[in-house]
Amino acid sequence: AHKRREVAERQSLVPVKLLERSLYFENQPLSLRKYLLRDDLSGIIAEFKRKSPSKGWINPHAPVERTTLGYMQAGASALSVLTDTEFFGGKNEDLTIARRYNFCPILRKDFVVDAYQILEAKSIGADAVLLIAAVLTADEVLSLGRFARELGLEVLLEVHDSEELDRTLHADAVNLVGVNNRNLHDFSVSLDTSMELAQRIPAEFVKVSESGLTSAAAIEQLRGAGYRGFLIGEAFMRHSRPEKACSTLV
Ligand code: IGP
Repeated sequence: AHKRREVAERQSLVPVKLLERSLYFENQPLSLRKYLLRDDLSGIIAEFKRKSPSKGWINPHAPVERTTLGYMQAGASALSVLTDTEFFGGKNEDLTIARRYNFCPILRKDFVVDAYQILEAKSIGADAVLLIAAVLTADEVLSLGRFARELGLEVLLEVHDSEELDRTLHADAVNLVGVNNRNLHDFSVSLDTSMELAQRIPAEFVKVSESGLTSAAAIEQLRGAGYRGFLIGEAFMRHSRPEKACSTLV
């Protein structure tokens, strides 16, 4: 509800016509899928996240340009940038800065509830958007996902359980499936979530494991279960130099 109000406000300030004038509309987005499937890369999607509802402030000071460029130099395959301000302390400008400093796929991390946000993602230079099954109906996932696909963006569908997966997974709206190891009710994390859902995700979707990943051993275990993407935020961001923490894990 908060997101819908925020989107309505922004849309009255920045109408769709202005978004479509962004230079990024002429760019062909990079394929997150392809980058994750390359076996010369780590599969790590390194996230820029200043704070979170579960942890409060994680790192209010790390600059987005040095951190994201450092992530890529450390060997991350792609970037995830939180643009939600209310809960994560991010902004659209963070993503645009990351875009200017990097040549890699960038996932725009936000609570997408409206097609406007998809246009906005494209206009700020994102290559992929996240759709969260827990907050969307099957029809919304389908229409938002198709719209993103029409703009050339890839879609990562986030699920927590098989009910969400079966309800929302749709081949022409989704490219990648992310299993979030964090329980949204008590914020606890368990890799078992990824391990249990792995076989239920059809092979045509690239599998991404999200949240609570802190070790190379965990990544190896997930790789064995078929995961090709590993979304990591806090384990990096809790260090004053997040990019250095990334280089020790790659
Ligand atoms: C990263 P972690 O535990 O490595 O910081 O998790 C990422 O998975 C997490 O930030 C996340 C998220 C989300 C944030 C997963 N899904 C949806 C905002 C919205």
